[in-house]
Amino acid sequence: MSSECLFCKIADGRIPSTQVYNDSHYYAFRDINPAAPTHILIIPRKHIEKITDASKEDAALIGNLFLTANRVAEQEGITDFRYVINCGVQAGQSVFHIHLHLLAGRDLYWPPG
Ligand code: DGP
Repeated sequence: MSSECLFCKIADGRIPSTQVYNDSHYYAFRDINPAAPTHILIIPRKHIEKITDASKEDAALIGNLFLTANRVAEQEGITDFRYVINCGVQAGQSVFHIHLHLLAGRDLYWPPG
């Protein structure tokens, strides 16, 4: 946990959010600025700044991040969706705590902008 990290604060309830899923390792909540009708962020509680900072010891944590997201999608009744992880400022990462975007509810185009 990082005491100054926005998403650590959201995960432990110091900053309010609209919770979608919660367990001892992961937290999922609705994006404050949705880019699609369904836009959920799934985060590990462990503070890792970006996906390339994950180490071998985080392999299960990262794998289970996707399985947790699958569970969230199922819970939301979503079968067609996109997962996005932005890594680094040029790729659009603005919060430096790993998060998986779950986007759904509209046509999603390729390539993304
Ligand atoms: P990224 O650009 O990949 O780092 O995505 C960060 C996302 O986090 C962005 O879509 C907006 C969302 N976000 C930023 N601050 C907050 C907040 O305080 N609450 C919620 N629910 N979402 C936030």
